[in-house]
Amino acid sequence: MKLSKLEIRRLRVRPVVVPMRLPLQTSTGAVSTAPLVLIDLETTAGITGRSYLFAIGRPHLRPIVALVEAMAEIIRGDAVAPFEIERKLRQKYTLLGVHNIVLFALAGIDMAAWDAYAQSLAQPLCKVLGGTPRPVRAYNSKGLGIMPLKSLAREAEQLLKEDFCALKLRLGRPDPQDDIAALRAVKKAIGPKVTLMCDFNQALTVNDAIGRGRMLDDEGGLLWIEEPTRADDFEGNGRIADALDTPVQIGENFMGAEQMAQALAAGACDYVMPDAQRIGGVTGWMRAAALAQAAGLEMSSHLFPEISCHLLAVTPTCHWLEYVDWAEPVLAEPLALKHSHVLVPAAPGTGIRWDEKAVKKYAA
Ligand code: SMN
Ligand code: MG
Repeated sequence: MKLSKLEIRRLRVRPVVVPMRLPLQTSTGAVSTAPLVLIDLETTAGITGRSYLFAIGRPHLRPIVALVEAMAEIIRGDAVAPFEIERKLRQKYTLLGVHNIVLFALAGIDMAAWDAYAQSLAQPLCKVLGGTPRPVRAYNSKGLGIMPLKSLAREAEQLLKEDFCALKLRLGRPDPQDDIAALRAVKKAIGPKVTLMCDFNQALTVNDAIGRGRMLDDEGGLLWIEEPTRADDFEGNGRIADALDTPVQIGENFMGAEQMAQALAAGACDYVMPDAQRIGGVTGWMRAAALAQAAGLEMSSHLFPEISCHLLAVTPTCHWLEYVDWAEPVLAEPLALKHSHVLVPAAPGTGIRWDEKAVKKYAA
């Protein structure tokens, strides 16, 4: 096949709301369904690249769909060359600002374009990026929200039974002692061998985060403290990281590799965990991975396990993949898991294909 013939014919953009098996209560809001935007990038060669975006809340589906559709008009007929698509769209959107949902739409198109491109080479995405499919270490990030202690301990045991050796606990209850009680209950339920992370979802002030972080330091046994304070307060996060023994993890809200560079320059954190739809898709991820490598910081992923496994497989400072099954109801095939690892699919592209019956059922 001639690569020059791989051109964008049309983008099909479909909103769905899929049920979540384990609703998640974070300190800043509940996630009980997964509103997703499914993108099909159809090419002249007959290959279709696929990706999805996570809208967080159902009301945000429409504006994201509208943005992807507006961008589709701009790139119709263009070559499936992700860097060129990125350059064109970034230029067109400079005045509006390449941030938040504009960036999501751009990232969604980027991921679908990389999927189509890898399929055109008949290789899995990670191979096209220079790597090889291999198991990527993962933690089970479903559940363990802000919930009563009894159900928390039960849920932790149940999540481990899904063949995982690492979990993430959400913290940020109004009373710090209640968080400590939750941590103790989970640690008691899972034992000392299981890796445990915690996530405050930006709930605390810098001073509170230092106070609470010291309490967590004293408890011991946490791999990282995630988003203790406002995600874009890089200086504040840096003060927290300096004050604590437990590493501070941020990155799910980095808006592009440019913002990650600013965070690293400010010494904001010990670990980074970009999110594929906020960092700018595959293209943005690869730039972010180079930044993490240069800074010597371990890099994990946020959500989007189906594409993140390919990306982490080629990330020099690869740390942990965040596993959730939120898109699974509309996927033709679930991700393969084994002993707390995600197995990177060997199929061409990302391996993302829709269960069309389910897509119809959950159409929003
Ligand atoms: C999170 C982010 C977005 C939706 C749900 C949960 C959380 C995580 O911060 O890191 O998983
Ligand atoms: Mg988080």
